[in-house]
Amino acid sequence: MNEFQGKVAAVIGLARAGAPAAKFLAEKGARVIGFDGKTRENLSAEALELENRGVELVLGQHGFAGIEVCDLIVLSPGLKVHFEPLQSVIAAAEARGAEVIGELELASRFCPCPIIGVTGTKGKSTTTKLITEMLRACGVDAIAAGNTGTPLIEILPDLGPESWAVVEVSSFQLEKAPTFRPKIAVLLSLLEDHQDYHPTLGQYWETKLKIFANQGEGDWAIYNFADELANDNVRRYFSLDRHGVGVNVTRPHRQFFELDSFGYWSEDGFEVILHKEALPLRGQHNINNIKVALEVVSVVLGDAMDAELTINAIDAIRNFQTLPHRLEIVAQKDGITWVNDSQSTIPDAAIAALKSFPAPVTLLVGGRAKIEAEGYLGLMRAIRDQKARLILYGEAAEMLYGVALSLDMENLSIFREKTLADAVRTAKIQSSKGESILLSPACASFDQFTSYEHRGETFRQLVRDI
Ligand code: UMA
Repeated sequence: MNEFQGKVAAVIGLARAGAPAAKFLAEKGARVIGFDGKTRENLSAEALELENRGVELVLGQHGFAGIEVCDLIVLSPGLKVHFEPLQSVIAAAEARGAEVIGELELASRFCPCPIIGVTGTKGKSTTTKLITEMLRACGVDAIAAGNTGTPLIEILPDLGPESWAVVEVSSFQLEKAPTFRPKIAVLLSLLEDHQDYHPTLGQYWETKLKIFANQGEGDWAIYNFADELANDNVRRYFSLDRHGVGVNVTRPHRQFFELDSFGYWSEDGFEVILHKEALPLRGQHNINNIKVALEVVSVVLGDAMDAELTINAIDAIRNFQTLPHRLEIVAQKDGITWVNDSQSTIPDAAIAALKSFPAPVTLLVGGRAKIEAEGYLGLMRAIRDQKARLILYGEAAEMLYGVALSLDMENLSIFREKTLADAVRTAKIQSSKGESILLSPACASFDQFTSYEHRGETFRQLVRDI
């Protein structure tokens, strides 16, 4: 119970991941020092409450005072470990023998059940939710956690030996997770992203592959065959003998998807349960996510996965509620479909969104670009090919307009606006009955909003008011 008795632990960052990690360590007997760059006035009630549990808070411009006495340092996932000042703090701590790990590593060491880890640049949250709901529909005690919002450390008390923790895993969490070993590890996609956190694109992708690093005999590595980079990288990774001896490396097979439908094979042939047109999730990328999720479910259930359980799992897809801000239809007004895909912060996400709705589409793109201008060429080509109307807004509007011009797109309808509100107004004026208006910004939200959720909620409100 008191594994950390006599130890001094630091937790850096006291928000969604760090606050429960500090609470956990204090409960296990450690002396805990919680660091956060926020001042007391800006800290959440949950973080302040830690003081009642004996956690010493070091806030504001703290300069990491007191960290030199800590045996263990637990990092929140969002901390930039490759940049100063943290890089030197970590190096000094490790040099004097302290252990530096992330919240996911800490939590996984105490997880009483097998973990399904789901990573990939795109599709993580939806696939994590799909796996969890399908497993639950099949009678398995599956609980979702991780990057999706609730950290693993917070759900540990709800898990038992028969449970399965379905953990959405970000590359940030894999940075300091030296023994993290999911029983089933999933890689969905590798795309260009997070260049403000990872030093290079290669380092970002390598970090994602660390989800497989500790897997061994009897574990499963599942990848999305449809994503070329995920496919190539996983195969390359496991072809090197030093990795994953005895790991079952697999991809979705055709056992649950045939003739554009989900179902199963019986003696009479393929029994259709759900046609792709009836799916609550749009787009080919989501069909791929469902295929991967079904593969995971079949691995968990093994021989028990009979026709009845397959029907239960596929029924869970039928009843799936789309996650907010991901191709979420927020209104049908005057014959126009309004779609909130605010979670799209990279061009590939906007391309996938564009492909998920029939033309004519009006696409709202803008915000703060996370990658260089050339990175948007593919999106502009997709817009040109689909003859979509394009409304650019926010900080990146001029840069994106330049990319469009470089592809001779002047003949297409391109508008430039300042704010999202202006963009919504123009979209409404330009669109007609039977069309879709899609907010899939392909950029971060931080030029005008505090988060992509804030941007999506603002969009929802603007559409309501129009
Ligand atoms: N802080 C410092 N010093 C710093 C930076 C931050 O003290 O140099 C403090 C901040 O003041 C704040 C806290 O650290 O109080 C924030 O920590 P955090 O950024 O790790 O955020 P959390 O709220 O703990 O949320 C984290 C994940 N955040 C990130 O990875 C950026 C959440 O993923 C995750 O849901 C949550 O843990 C629970 O597991 C969000 C995310 O944006 C959704 N993830 C990225 C993505 O999906 O693209 C990877």
